[in-house]
Amino acid sequence: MYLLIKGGTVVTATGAHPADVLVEGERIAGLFSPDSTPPVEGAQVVDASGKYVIPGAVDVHTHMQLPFGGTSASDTFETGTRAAAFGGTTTIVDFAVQRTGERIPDGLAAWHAKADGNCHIDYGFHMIIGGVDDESLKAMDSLVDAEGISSFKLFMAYPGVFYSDDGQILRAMQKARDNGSMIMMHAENGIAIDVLIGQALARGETDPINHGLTRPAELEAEATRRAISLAQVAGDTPLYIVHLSASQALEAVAAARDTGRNVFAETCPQYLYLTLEDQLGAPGFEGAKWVCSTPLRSKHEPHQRDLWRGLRTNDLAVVSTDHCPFCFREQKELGIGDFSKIPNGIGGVEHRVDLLYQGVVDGKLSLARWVETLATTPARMFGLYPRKGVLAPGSDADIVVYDPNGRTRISVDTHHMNMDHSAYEGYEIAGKVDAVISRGTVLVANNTFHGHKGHGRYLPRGLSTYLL
Ligand code: DUC
Ligand code: ZN
Ligand code: ZN
Repeated sequence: MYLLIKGGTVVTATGAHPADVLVEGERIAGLFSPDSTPPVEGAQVVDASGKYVIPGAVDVHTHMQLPFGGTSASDTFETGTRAAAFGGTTTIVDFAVQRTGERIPDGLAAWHAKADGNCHIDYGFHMIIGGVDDESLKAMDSLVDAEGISSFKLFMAYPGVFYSDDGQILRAMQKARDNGSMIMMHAENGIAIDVLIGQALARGETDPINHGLTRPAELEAEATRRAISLAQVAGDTPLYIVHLSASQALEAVAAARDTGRNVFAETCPQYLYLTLEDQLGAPGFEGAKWVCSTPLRSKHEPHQRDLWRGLRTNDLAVVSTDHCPFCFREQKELGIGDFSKIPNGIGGVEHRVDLLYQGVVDGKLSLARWVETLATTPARMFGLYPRKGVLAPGSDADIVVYDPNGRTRISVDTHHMNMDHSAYEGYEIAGKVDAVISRGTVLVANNTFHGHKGHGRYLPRGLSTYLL
């Protein structure tokens, strides 16, 4: 069974050139300059004239069905992976969770049970470690060796929920150094933040904007610096800072990278476009829609300018979504009268490719970096390359046809995520996902979904191939 994507411009992490892409079964068979494409009898043809052909995007930070903040993230693996596919994402790496007091194998089994048979696109797992102790440290080895999980998220925030103290972090980093895995860090000083939250509530400051005001940039930067130091003490353990939002934290990552350290970071579209004042500070309780951690930053400081620069210089290597959707009604509303009870999270798995393409249109990012930060680097960073993240013979045929002349209007009325609002309501993007192919199967064409749940397979991952 052949599929030929014809007449398009292939964009890779190194540039753009006209090429036809031939798919045989689930894999890419070859790329051909347009005048040398061999005739293939009976091939299904996808017309990509005037369009970009890019590797399916890889979102390495999602939280489907995460129990959090007294409720659960509203996208299931089924709804969330369908929405992802609509937006050009063909692989996710979700966070399986060991809750404090739970055993890692039990947490992992629970995550497999949620995802198995329900996904529309391929998926892997990182593991959140909610309790670093002798048993969980041992389990890290077996996850790397036997389960295809080569990255572990720790939290310097959320005391009493996922929080690890510095000693626990150091021990987990030492283990990761020994077994070759990556430590992913939620870098915010949660102990200090909890003091600020208590003081704000005592003053009667309960509106959503206080979520951001009690999580100052300096407490993200301090935790980022501390994580970098601990990783150094552990023996240059590979460290990946998740959802980086503040200039000061980026400065710390850049300084570490300048000395040759294996320190990496991602940011997310919400930090590139949305702000503390305009969204979190919306009138009444409206701002709850944008409560996430790390928080949106002030538009009066140069965070967004610096994040775009970081994407260009590779101090920010990846754009992921931290997709963690909660409905406004009944979920975000848990925090009426107390901002600290608003479930933390923004849904965006459907919009990352479009939102970042807007950066290309605006001259903030090159086409090649668009593909690199959305697909190629995430696949390399988390042990999925070259199966994912690249259009090359032998790679999985995960392919997106992107129409630079199309337009996308983001709205709750048209999105496919299981949310009753959109964080980007009314945004108009120059560019549009035209067709989405996963392992040779057309999932999306002409705005119509042709996939089925269960198509998506679990991806055991190898070690990172991105280390210095
Ligand atoms: N941040 C969020 O906004 N939601 C889920 C967990 C996290 O770290
Ligand atoms: Zn986090
Ligand atoms: Zn997250």
